[in-house]
Amino acid sequence: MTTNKGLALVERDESGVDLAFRANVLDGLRASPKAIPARWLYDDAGSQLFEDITKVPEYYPTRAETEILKTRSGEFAALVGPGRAVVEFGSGSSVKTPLLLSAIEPASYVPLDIAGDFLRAAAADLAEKFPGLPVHPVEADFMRRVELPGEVADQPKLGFFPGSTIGNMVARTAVDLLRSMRETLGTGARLLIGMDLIKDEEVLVAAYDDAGGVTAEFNYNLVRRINRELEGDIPLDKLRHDARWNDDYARVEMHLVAQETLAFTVSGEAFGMEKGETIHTENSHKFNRRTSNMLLLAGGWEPVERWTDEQGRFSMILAEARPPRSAP
Ligand code: AVI
Repeated sequence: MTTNKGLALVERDESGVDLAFRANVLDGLRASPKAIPARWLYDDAGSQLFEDITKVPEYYPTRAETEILKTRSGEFAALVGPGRAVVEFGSGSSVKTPLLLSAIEPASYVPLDIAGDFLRAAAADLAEKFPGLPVHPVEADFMRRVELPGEVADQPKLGFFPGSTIGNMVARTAVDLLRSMRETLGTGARLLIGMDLIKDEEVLVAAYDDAGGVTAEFNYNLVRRINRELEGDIPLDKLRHDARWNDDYARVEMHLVAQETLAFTVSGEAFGMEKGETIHTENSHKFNRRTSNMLLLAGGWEPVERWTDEQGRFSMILAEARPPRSAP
């Protein structure tokens, strides 16, 4: 059975179980070490919890990036020029997108998202804020090349990918995405991308383990979702949220750590965890000037300019899809 929830096509069995969710969770629990893809953190409750995270005192990235967009927009505007189709990878945020659009005199705005209802709501909201601006939402999986609407074919493009969402991907996936963005936007396009920076471990870990416990709830929500949607009996009270810095990979990892030996079932399959064993639920990679340049270049984007917030916590990078060249 294929349903159209939020217009993202979801394949379900007769009892309504999301088949991709079940396959990813069962594969992830069978694996060693156990790991479940972070995309499943974002059901309705998880998306709301992420919104709440952006407001906790320890989680600086959203405030730092907004500060850059507020204070440096004149500089982006001068480099990018007016008359571009702004193509946003994701439905757009009610704060960041208007800051960019008001700065650069765009010709049009094209939000791309796989979740159709979020996309249409965000597009309608934007159209109301910018009455003269043509808005062309496209429902698509932007991990692959996307056919842009004919109306923007002749306009120069500016891709927008804020939030350091690229940091939630392992390097190989991030490079695949950057290459798809290049194919979607074409040679000559620009990309404005947010990338969070490496900093003191205590600051990073606190951002993913806030004292108020909002990030812990975000992580626990995945277990609640598994128990509800996949007839699981994972004892949530025996798992503890853990955020840890992995220095080799320059990333904060979220885990759920077993507090004692556990036995549980999910979708009728039995699983066990030793005391101290974890389920790895998210990576959030952090960058410096060199690693962000390297990642962008590997994906076909030449860095042009970069900005950080006053405290140097977060970066926004403007890059360009230059024609390919093989010579040094
Ligand atoms: C969406 N993404 C960029 C967030 C991050 O910072 O990696 C998700 C998040 N996970 C825990 N806190 C925030």
